[in-house]
Amino acid sequence: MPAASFYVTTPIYYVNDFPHIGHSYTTIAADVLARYHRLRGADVHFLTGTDEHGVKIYRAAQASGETPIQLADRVVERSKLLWQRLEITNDDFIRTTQQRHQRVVQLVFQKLHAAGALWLGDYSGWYCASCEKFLAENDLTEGCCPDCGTKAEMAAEKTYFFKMSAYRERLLKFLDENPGFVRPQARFNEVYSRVKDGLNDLSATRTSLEWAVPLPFDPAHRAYVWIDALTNYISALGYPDGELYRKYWPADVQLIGKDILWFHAVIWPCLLMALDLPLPRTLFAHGWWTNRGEKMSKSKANFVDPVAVTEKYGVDAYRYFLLREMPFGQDGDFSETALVRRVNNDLANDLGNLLHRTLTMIEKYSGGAVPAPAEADASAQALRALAAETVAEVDSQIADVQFSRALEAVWHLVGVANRYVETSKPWVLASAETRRAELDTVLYSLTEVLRIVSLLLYPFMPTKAAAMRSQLSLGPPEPPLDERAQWGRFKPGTSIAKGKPLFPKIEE
Ligand code: ME8
Repeated sequence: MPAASFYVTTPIYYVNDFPHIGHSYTTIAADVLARYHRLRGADVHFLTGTDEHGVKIYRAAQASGETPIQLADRVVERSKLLWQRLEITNDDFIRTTQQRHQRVVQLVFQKLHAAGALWLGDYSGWYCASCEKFLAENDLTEGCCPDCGTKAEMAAEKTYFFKMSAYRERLLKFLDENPGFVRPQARFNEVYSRVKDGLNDLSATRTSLEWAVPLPFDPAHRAYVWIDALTNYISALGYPDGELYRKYWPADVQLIGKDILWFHAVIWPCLLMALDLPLPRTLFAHGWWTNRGEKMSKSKANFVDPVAVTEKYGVDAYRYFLLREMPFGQDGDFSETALVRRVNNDLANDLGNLLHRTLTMIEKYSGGAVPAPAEADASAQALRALAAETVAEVDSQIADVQFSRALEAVWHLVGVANRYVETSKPWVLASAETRRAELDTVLYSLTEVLRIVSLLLYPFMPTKAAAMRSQLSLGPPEPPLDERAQWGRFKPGTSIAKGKPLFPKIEE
């Protein structure tokens, strides 16, 4: 049977500036999903990239005295280095200025035109150049965009409207039939009630801007940047007839921040319906990282820089913190104090301690080789049962895109294993020759917990999990997870390779 496919995407980020913590959050989350599904044995395709057209980029380039493509090239180079640094395993990186993409944008417009989904008219109204979105008069807050606070501009030009209103009923029906399409639930409800209130046609082209994809049938018009951008999810697969497209579309999970929910949960499905294409299976809109309660923004210069944080605390601690600290879907405040607390409590105390004391006891009581277990008593059996439950729980939480809950389940197992050390008292067992079998069972059980934990943590903390495994003399994790995570696969007699503590404490 061919492996199940799994297609996961991030938004494509604007190249007006370097990526910050928010971009890294979505990208790391997508990476965890990609790694996890690969470990399960799925055939994964993981896409990220950059959004390079539009007035926002055009002006940012003007401001820095570059051409738009010079700016884009520079930001793309830095972005790719950041993704490498953060151990992101994307299979492709799409740029909207690439030929392979622009061709598809033109084809999409051609198809919309042929399907009668466009009509030529006049747009007159407000526009936010920072969000690249049209605003109604009553959306404005003192003349500014309600989302980002940028001063709205008046736009009046000829445009091709996309007949989005025509898809309202179909979209509502789709939402009724697919209540898991937009997650979390609160975001679904928000989309549903806004669509219920009515859908307007969308100005889909602009004549006032050079830095955009020209329409094939009317070159005076250029693609509205959001339609250009949304198309990336299929252009990167070689739509309409590419092999990747046939294999991976529709996407399994599209991750976005809640700021771009409308574009993805309404405009994107309507476009796909107009093109007669299947809709993605899940759209997950996560929350915002704030800085002392304020949304991070360029104008406030309160961005957390992922490079600086990872230089100080390490990549895996950063990845772990982002996904553990705030439930996916909610907002939360980023603070170094909270990160240090997580490293010290969860990584150094709980996990680090379990690993280090287990390896130390194997050295001390078993000559550095993991002993074969004897018959399991009630507590060893309970630990084994909990390990199996944890594997199942992580699987179901990841299927639900709930990273913090998956990690909580792993830490519950780690906590129980630490208590098992205390209640089984290996140091007492070691002092009585008659209790050797009990001691062996304890040491073997702890090794198994650590091995299984290293598998489950690998998608979150690839380097630390691999290092844990190498201290247990195990190679990098390999699929299929459900087999590898079964209890009892550790080969007795294996010598461990204890090294330095993997999770040193940080001075607060
Ligand atoms: O919107 N907290 O690009 P963008 C959490 N090009 N996530 C955050 C965040 C924060 N404070 N700030 C940003 C665009 N993000 C378009 C997308 S897709 C077809 C086109 C993340 O560079 C979050 O994922 O403004 C958000 O959706 C994305 O960055 C916006 O990135």
